[in-house]
Amino acid sequence: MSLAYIALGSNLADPLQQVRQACQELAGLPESELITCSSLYRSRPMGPVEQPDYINAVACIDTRLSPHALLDELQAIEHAHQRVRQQRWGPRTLDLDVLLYADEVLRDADLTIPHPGMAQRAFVLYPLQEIAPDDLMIPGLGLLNELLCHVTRDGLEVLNDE
Ligand code: ROI
Repeated sequence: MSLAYIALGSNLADPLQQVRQACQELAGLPESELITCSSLYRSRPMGPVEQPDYINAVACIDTRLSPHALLDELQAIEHAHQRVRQQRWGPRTLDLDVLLYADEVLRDADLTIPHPGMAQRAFVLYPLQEIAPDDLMIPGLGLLNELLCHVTRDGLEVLNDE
């Protein structure tokens, strides 16, 4: 079994519900066990496009799926949430990204692990810190706690039972 961390994000069509439901769907992944899901966070949209705030979270699963099999499963969940691939940087109904898979480093046409850009994203690093071990090492990037020193929360807000 391998521990994998997955980022969840939504800013369309009832984002809170999208992310809550996606967490439950992660619990139903084949050959996998949901370990935990972080709190939900409200974040300002990153990127050049004017769009609504996001709801973000990070989940941890223990899985026998390969990284690519996991990616396929996550894309199936995205499609079930009627995600339409819109413009780059544009709003989305549900985004599920593999952040980390054990201590693997992987880069091909479909999948890059660790997720590129995660080091700059407060809406990924803070929820990750909430559920990860204190000494989590991100392959090629360094200690999570070290990365957190270089991002600002930028309006990131924890939601309590909304
Ligand atoms: N901005 C925030 N705050 N959260 C996201 O999940 C997110 N996802 C994206 C882009 C458009 C980069 N901006 C985001 O894909």
